[in-house]
Amino acid sequence: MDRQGVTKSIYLLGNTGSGKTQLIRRTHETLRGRIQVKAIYYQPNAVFDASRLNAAGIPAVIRNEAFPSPAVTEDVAEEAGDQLLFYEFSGRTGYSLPRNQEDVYRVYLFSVTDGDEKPLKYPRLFKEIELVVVNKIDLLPFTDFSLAQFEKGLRQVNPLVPIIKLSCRNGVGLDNWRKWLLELYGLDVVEESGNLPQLGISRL
Ligand SMILES: Nc1nc2c(ncn2[C@@H]2O[C@H](COP(=O)(O)OP(=O)(O)O)[C@@H](O)[C@H]2O)c(=O)[nH]1
Ligand SMILES: [Mg+2]
Repeated sequence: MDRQGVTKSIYLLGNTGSGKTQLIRRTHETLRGRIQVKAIYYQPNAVFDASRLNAAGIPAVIRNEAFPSPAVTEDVAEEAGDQLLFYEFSGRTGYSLPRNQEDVYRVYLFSVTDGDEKPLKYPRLFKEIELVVVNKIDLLPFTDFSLAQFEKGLRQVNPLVPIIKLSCRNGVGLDNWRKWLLELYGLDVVEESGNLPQLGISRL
């Protein structure tokens, strides 16, 4: 079945070191070419992240202008297949992120090493987002992070936002993230027969 390529963007928010770049790598692996993953950065020091991603076969570019810029629309170049653009934002971002844009999803990536009280401490961060991902669950046995406490706090500031718990290290929970992404494109988790993955990496 022929289908027009669809482009979606994810603003990946979260503390430095919470695992955003690692999640982009894992996303590329887990989608196995069904959707082309690309990354766009707006900080000069993102050269480290961009080269890690390039080494993993993921096109990544650094933009010199301030975000948001007109380049955002340029990124949505005509492509035959589906594509997913990641914009990584670190820290308690001072960026004013555009809101409620079609095909743009704000995902807050949280690490269990960040502390389970953070939704109550920084409620604004957890309010205007479409998904919370709790990463590094492989480290739970080594921390005093309580998933129950975290969820309780999160529900006070954002009663409805979905939560996906995963580990970019050991891969637990990545299937739920993959499912969430595929659903954005109206794709089934099980690939239809006869669709060879597009493994070619296209120009960003
Ligand atoms: N144990 C563990 N380490 C992780 C996980 N995800 C990422 N990391 C590590 O955390 C560090 C920071 O990850 P990075 O992707 O650079 O974070 P970013 O600053 O948010 O982009 C790296 O050393 C990653 O290998 C995870 O699920 N478990
Ligand atoms: Mg990074």
